[in-house]
Amino acid sequence: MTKTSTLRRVSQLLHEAQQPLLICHVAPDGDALGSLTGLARALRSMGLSPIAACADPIPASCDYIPGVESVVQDVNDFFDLVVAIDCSDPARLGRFQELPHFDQHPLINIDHHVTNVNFGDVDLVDPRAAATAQLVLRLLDHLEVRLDETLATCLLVGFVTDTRGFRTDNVNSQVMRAAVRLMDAGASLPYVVQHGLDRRPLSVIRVWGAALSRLRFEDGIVWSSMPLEMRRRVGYQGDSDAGLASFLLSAEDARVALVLVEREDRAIDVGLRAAPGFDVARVALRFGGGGHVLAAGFETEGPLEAAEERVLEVLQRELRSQRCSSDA
Ligand SMILES: [Mn+2]
Repeated sequence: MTKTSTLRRVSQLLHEAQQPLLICHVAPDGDALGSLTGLARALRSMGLSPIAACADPIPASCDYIPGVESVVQDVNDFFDLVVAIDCSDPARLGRFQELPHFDQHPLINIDHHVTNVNFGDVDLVDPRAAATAQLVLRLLDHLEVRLDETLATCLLVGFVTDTRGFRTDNVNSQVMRAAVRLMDAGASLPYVVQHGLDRRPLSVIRVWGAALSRLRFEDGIVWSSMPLEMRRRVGYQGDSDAGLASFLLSAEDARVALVLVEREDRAIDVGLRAAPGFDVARVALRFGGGGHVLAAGFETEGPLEAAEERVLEVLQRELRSQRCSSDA
């Protein structure tokens, strides 16, 4: 649910603006980019001149999303409003925060992460939404924007990728009804599923293979890691876990899955996934990260082995205490 007063304030700020700067999070995913390009398209149809921006390059896996070719990485143009999309905290905006006058414009925060810190002048934030795209759709309904095929496709990408094909525990009949509306407007579910979920570069499969040979399992926790040297050896260019954590969680008896990725600067990115009943957002928050109850992440200091030890210790303790409180 979103309060009508929130939607009214968001639409008022949009109506007062001419050139809003829309920013999705660094290391963008399908929901971030689909929500970004979808909202940009909708605002253009209302006569605004939005700038769609992302501080990081668009990954090749997202090149099928309509409008990503016009997402910019640098902003030199005038803007009079900022819209943060799918960002749980200001750090996720990347370097745009350093733009001159950035703080002098109102900021609309549209997001569904449970760890969102409500950093906007208006926060259109709902952790029960399955995707930020669902909140964008709610906003567009309020603005009475007509959905066309392209706009509907952008938003459907957000729904499909963030729910891994409508399989996450936040998928309810309302989510499905919203998706059906997008399909009625012309979006193709098979197209989005094929491009958003069922297609991956060969190097991703190679990096999975290498990481799977390091697989560990203990006490409901399944984990692996990707040292920089290993990623280089198999030719994996990305800096994410390549979706491995979600796959590991499919192991029988796994309550939590994690993948530690050693970055170029030797810091470690940790991705966490949980089976329903366990809250990894809490763990991520403890390390200064964020995310959702069942999918969260954070970054921590290297070296890899020490980080692994540190994270596992906290995770084991947290798993025990959450088990105790659920037994009580
Ligand atoms: Mn999202």
